[in-house]
Amino acid sequence: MDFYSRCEEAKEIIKQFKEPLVIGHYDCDGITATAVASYGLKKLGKNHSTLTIRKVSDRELAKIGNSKELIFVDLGASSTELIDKLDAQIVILDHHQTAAKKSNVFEVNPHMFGIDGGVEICSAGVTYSVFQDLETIHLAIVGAIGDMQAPMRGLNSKILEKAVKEKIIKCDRDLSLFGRVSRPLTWFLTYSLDPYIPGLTANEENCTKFLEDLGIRLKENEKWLTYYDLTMAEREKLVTGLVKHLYSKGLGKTSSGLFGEVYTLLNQPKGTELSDGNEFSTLINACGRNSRADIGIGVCLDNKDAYEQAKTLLALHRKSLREGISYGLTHTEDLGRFYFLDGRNIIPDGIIGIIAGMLYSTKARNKPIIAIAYDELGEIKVSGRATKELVELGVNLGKLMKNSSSDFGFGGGHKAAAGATIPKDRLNDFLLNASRELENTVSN
Ligand SMILES: [Mn+2]
Repeated sequence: MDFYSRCEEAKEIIKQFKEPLVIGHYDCDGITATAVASYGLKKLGKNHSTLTIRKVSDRELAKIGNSKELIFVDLGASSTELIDKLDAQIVILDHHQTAAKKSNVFEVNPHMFGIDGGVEICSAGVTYSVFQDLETIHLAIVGAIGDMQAPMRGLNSKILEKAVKEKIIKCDRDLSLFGRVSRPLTWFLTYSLDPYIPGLTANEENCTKFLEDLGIRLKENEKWLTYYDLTMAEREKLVTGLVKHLYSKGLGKTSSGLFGEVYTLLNQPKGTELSDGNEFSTLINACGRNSRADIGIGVCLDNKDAYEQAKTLLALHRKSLREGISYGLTHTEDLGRFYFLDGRNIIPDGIIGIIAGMLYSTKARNKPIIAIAYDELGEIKVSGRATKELVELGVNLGKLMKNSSSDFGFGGGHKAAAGATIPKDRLNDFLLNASRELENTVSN
């Protein structure tokens, strides 16, 4: 049995469903996967509904109601016990590490076939592989971008090759700052957060001057030009200028972060956010993080009104990111074995991890960053980020988060990015534990 036969089998089961409910995760991959399933079900002539949740828990599963046919996407693989209790026919399309075998559940998961779902395929890709509708193939790539799987490898690159062959996606290696297609050049640089470009990020005046000094046109007739509008020669000038600028700030290494695989979605309106894989993915993420996954699903399914609403959510999302990063840059403390950012009451828990990661743009890379915020229940959400170099030295934040919180909360994740949730009166205990965990890998 291989991955694709498993996918076919899942489709056969789904074909027998009468009125299924699709339950998806609230992030970009979960939302695109939900949209792929929704499109596929509609094509099969099935009435269906969708539900988006943050995690599999009794509280969230109570929202399922009477549905007896469930399709979980981007969720479920590791939640054996809770899902096993449900009285329904269940299909799980997930790419997270899978737990022990389930009795009443049919799961499609790359890990079952020795394929690393962490890097080679996301849930939107798995869901696409089940339904096989070419009309949603771009969503498989958008989901993978959302799950940080770019550049595409393994099964992702198979999907990408197919989309390229069908002229649905064009793939290039290029400047990969956000807003390549839709953002006027000055804003393209002003709002660059990843990488953070000292002297340019958050400084519109400097950005305008920088572009003028390079001799790059900002406007043509009345239209503000975007990177996409520039001639090849102008694009080269800009790229060289940015690399030189970073070198002059002693950030030569950061300049590789300017480039990446970029995906132009040829089946979307030209020159809009939707025609760029990164921008599409950010738009969908903004919907999920603002608890409006429904809008994100609408965008994926070509709903014009949803697109307008999503743009508003994205503007708000980027505003809180800008505010968060500027707060983080001035309020991060050095606590010895790690940097610490207290974002409680200032930075929303939904973006605290992103902010933590961005702090490396100005902090030395010799210790991990731990940042905290309050979550919706008033508990402390902890997010940790470490560099590749630190991981090579033995830093494992997933383990750190788990061990440091085990007496009073819970935590886990990857070596370089992990999180925990702890009661608000146990912060000091947590930080002392975390420091001890780093004892043998990071010096003060
Ligand atoms: Mn995912």
